[in-house]
Amino acid sequence: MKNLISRKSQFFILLMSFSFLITISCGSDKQEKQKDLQTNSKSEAELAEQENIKITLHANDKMQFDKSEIVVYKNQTVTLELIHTGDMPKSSMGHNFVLLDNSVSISTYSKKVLKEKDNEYIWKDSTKTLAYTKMLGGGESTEITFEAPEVGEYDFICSFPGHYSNMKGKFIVK
Ligand SMILES: [Cu+2]
Repeated sequence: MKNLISRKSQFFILLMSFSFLITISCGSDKQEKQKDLQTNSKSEAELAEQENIKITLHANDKMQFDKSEIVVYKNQTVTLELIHTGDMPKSSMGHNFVLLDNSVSISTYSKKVLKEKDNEYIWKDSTKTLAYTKMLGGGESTEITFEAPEVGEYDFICSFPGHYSNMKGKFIVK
């Protein structure tokens, strides 16, 4: 009888610790994923080790991006969120994010897309445009995911007519 009880309690203890372990591991997995997407307060080495990186870029009614430099690391999957914090409509203050290939200059690209209103001012050629978002009006936001291009320095712009002179920056892949 004694033996039976102790076996029962042994089993119970084993069961409890097992379910405890499961809870712990699931929890930390979730935290790990969330941590992966947070770029704030992380060292460069930590950021570089991540498979995914999240970038949030804001644009406003004054024709400004809040970042002039974006840094990602090779082989990363980039999630870029663009938020138009203004309230002007897309027709007069549209903003997008366009990542240019190094084979094309900002001025060449911008001139070319002036005629591409139907394509939201995107040059639909994957050798010129590496990634892009849709055009946003005030209060809107969007998110795109793409693989980081080769190590190097690239230009990003808003391709809405006339915006590139103000709305541009460097997209650096380390
Ligand atoms: Cu713009």
